[in-house]
Amino acid sequence: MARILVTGVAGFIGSSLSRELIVRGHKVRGIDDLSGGTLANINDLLPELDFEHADQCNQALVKKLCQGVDVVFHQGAIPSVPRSVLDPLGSHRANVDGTLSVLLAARDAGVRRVVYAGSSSAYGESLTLPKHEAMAIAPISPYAVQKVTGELYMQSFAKIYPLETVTLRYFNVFGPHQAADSPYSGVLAKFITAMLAGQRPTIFGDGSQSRDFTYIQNVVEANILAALAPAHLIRGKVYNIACGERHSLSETYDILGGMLAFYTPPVFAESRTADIQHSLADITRATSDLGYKPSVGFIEGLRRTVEWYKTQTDRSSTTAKLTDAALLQPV
Ligand code: UD2
Repeated sequence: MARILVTGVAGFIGSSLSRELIVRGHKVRGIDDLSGGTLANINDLLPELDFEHADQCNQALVKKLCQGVDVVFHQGAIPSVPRSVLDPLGSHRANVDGTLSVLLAARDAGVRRVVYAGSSSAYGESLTLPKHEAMAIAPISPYAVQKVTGELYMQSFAKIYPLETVTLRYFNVFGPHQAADSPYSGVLAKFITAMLAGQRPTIFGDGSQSRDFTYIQNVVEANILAALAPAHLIRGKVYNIACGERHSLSETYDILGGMLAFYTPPVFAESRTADIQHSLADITRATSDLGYKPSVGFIEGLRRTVEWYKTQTDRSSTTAKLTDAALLQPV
């Protein structure tokens, strides 16, 4: 059993990872400021999860949380390209200052390894497909610059301090627990919840853009593999974590429409600023060094995700009915 700290523990990826770590018998502590994550994501993990409601920029506090910890999974971030375009400084604080704060705290508390949530946005405007880790980075959005800065700090700390760091470049992660209620939510969460509500989803651009959509379980497994891999193989390195196939938004829209019997066309709107046209990963490095293999494919992942959002919709309509019933009680 290892002692673990997960930053961004109440977020989509942090909570999913923590759930699996707890199932595997690890002792998990988590920090989240609940600016993006929600208590609903971690309610089922309490009391096994030792939860601290705090800002990851509070280095002294993070250092306290790091005491006795073997591995930190640093997932805490503001994960949105458009939000970073709108508010670069706010994003920078969470994504860059937050990462440096976590690294310093981990170093000072004698943590062995930090596994960092990087982003496929690092490849930015480069047109070559698939994206390989040896390619030059070409970030476009402030978010991409911030995530790359975090990677560079990981590499620097692995070189100059006795801290093992590793970056996982996630490619468009989706699955249960992904927030769907913000304008910055991931596209699949937005498509599915809109379709379930009988509303037409919006496609920014013409729908030809493609992504290497990656189901959450693959990302959780990759994190655990990265924590277990021998230091000499992974120290200071970067790994693509993806499925290794890409699907256009239009194609994905039609697949989801088929699953949900939703045959109304989308609303088309202007492309987003700093949006990337195509994204596809080469996952050879993660396969050979970490033993990573995506165990849940795109279609199966979509199926599971759709099922989960359906249960959420059922639950909220039941709650709404109960509330209505309560309101209608004679006094
Ligand atoms: C980027 C990263 C991803 C992750 C994420 C932050 C790339 C290729 N990917 O995701 O790895 O770091 O940031 O969580 O850089 N869209 C619509 N309608 C909507 C919402 C989105 O058409 O309602 C489009 C959007 O314009 C984009 C695509 O869907 O072309 C995916 O958007 P996203 O916000 O889900 O993720 P993306 O690619 O910015």
